[in-house]
Amino acid sequence: MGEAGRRSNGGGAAHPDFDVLIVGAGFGGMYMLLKLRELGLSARVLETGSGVGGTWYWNRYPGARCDVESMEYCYQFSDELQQEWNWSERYSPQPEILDYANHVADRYDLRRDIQFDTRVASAVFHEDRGVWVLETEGGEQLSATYCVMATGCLSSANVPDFKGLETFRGPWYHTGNWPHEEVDFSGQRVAVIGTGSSAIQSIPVIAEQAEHLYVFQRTPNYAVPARNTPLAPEVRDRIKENYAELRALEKTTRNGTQYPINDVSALDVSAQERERRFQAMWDNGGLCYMTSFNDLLLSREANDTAAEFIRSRIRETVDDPEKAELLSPKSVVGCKRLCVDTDYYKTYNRSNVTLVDVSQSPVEKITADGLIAKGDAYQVDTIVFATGFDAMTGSLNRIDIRGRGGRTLKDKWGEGPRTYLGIAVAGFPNLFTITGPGSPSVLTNMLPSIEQHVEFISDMIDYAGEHDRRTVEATAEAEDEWVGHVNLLAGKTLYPSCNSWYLGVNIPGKPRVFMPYLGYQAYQEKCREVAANGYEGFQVG
Ligand code: N01
Repeated sequence: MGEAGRRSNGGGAAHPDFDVLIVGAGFGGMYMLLKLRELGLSARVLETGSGVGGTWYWNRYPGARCDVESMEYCYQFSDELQQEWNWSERYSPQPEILDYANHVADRYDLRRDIQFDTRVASAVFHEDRGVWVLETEGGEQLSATYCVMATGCLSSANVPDFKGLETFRGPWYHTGNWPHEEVDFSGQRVAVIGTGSSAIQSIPVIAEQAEHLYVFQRTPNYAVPARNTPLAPEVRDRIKENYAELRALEKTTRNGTQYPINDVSALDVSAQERERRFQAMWDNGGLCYMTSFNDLLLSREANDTAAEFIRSRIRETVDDPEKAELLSPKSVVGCKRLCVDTDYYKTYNRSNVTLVDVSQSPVEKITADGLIAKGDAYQVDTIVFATGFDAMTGSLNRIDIRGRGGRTLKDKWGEGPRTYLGIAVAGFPNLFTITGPGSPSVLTNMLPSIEQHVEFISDMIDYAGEHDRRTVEATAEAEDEWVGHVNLLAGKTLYPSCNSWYLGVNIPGKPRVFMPYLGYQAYQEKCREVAANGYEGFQVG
C-alpha cells in the first residue's frame, strides 16, 4: 500500500476526502479505479453519464462500431477477462462494447466507487493544503490528493454555430450525444451534415430507413472497407489460445494493432507490386491499409499512389461519375483519420440519397423546416450533426482547471496544449491526464494506450507514497523539451498538411497544433526510462 493510502481515511478537515478523484468512467477511468484499489488507495470516479463506457455510452448513432478489431480493442490486464468475454463480430458494434464495459464494471464491482450523473465544473489545486478540490455542477465539493482526468479524447461534441438552428421545428441530434431511445427515421426526410467517420458509419444505415437522405459534404473523406463479419467461434478460440503472442506483436507495431508496417517505400517497387499490395490490404479491410508501405505519411508522391488507389475504387463503385468525383478526396490519405466503412460509397447509388456539395459555400442557415445551402432550400424532418468533436483538449478545457497561482489550464494552453508525456502539466501538481495531448493516444489502439497510461500513473503515485512525497509535478524544462519533440516529429510528416481535428483546425479559434505524439514504441520506451530513472522530468516533492 502506498503512503498516501495509509494516510487517508476520508473526510476529516485536515485530510482530503479521497486519495484520488478520477473524472470519467470510460475505459480509462474504470481501469484507473481498479489499479488504485489494488494499491489500497481510496478513489472516487465522477461521471456525467448514468452509466459506464465513456465514448461508447454517448456515441449510440446508427451503425456505430469500433474501427479497431474486437479481439484487440479490449483490456489485456487480466487473462481471465480476455478469456471469458466473447466478441461476436470482427468489429464490435457500439451496444456490444457498452455491454463489455458494463461486464467489466460488474466483474470488479466498480460501481460502488462511481458517482454517476455528476458533471465536474471545476478542479482547483489548493497550494496551501496540497489538495485538489473538485466542484460538481450540482455544487458538491470533493477533495483529493491526486486528480486523474480520464475525460477521453473525443468526448466534447461540436455542433457548429449554424444560424437559425433554434428555429428548426423537428428533432436534431449529434452523433456523439445520441439519445438512448431508438431513433426511427422511417418515412422521414433526413439531413446529415458532415462526412467524417461517424457520418460514414451512419449514412448507409440511415439511408436504408429514411424516405430521403440529404448528405451535406464540405470535404470528402477517404474510406476503406471494414469487411466486417461474424467472428466464428473457432477463429475466436484460436486467437484466445494465442492471446499472449498477439498482444506481444501489438507492442511492436506502429499503432498498437496486429498489423506491422511493410518496411518498403511505395516508390521502390513496381507499379504492379504497389497495386498488389494496396489490393491485399483493401481486401483484408480496415485501417491496416496505411501499413501498405513505410512512407505513405512521409512522402506526398508515395501518398498519392495510395490515394489514387482509393479514388479508383470510388469511381468503380459509384455509378454517377459526377458524384464519384465529388466523393473523391484530393488531400493526403491518412492525414485525417482514415474512415472504415460498410457500403458507404455504394449508398450514393440509391435513389433516395442526395449528395449536396457545400465545399464552396457553407450551409447558409437552418430554417423551421429545413436547411438552405447554395441558395436552395432542403425540406427535412430531422437533422443529424456528424460534425465531430473538440478533440483532445475540449473535454479538459470545459472544466475550469486551476493549478499553482490560480492559473487556468485553458490559459496555459492558449497557444496549444503543453504537457510532459501527455500525462502531466507543469504548474498543475498531482493532476494527470489519461491519453492526453502529447501522447500517442488517438493514433493507436486506444485500449493498450489507456492501460499503459493507467499503469504509469498508478506506479508513479505508489512511488511517491513509498518515498513519503506528496506532490508529483512535471518540470517546466521536461515539458518544454517534450512539446518541442512532439512538434518536431509531426513536422517531419504529412500530418500538418490538412485541416484535421488532430490539429484542432475543426474548431474556430483553436490554435493549429498537432496534438498526438507520433511513435507508439518510442513513447513506451521513453515512459519505461522515465520510471526507471526515478520519474525523470517530474519533481517528486
Ligand atoms: O468527426 P470528424 P467524426 N459545415 O471531425 C464536417 C473517431 N470515431 O465524428 O472535413 C459542414 O472526423 C467536417 O467537414 P470538414 C475517429 O477517430 C471513431 O466523424 O471539416 N460540415 C467533417 O466532414 C474520428 O476521426 C469511430 O470540412 C461540417 C465532419 O463534419 C473521430 O472520432 C467512429 C461543419 C466531422 O468529421 C471524429 O469523427 C466514429 C460545418 N459547419 C468516430 N463542421 C470508431 O470507429 C464540421 N463539418 C472508433
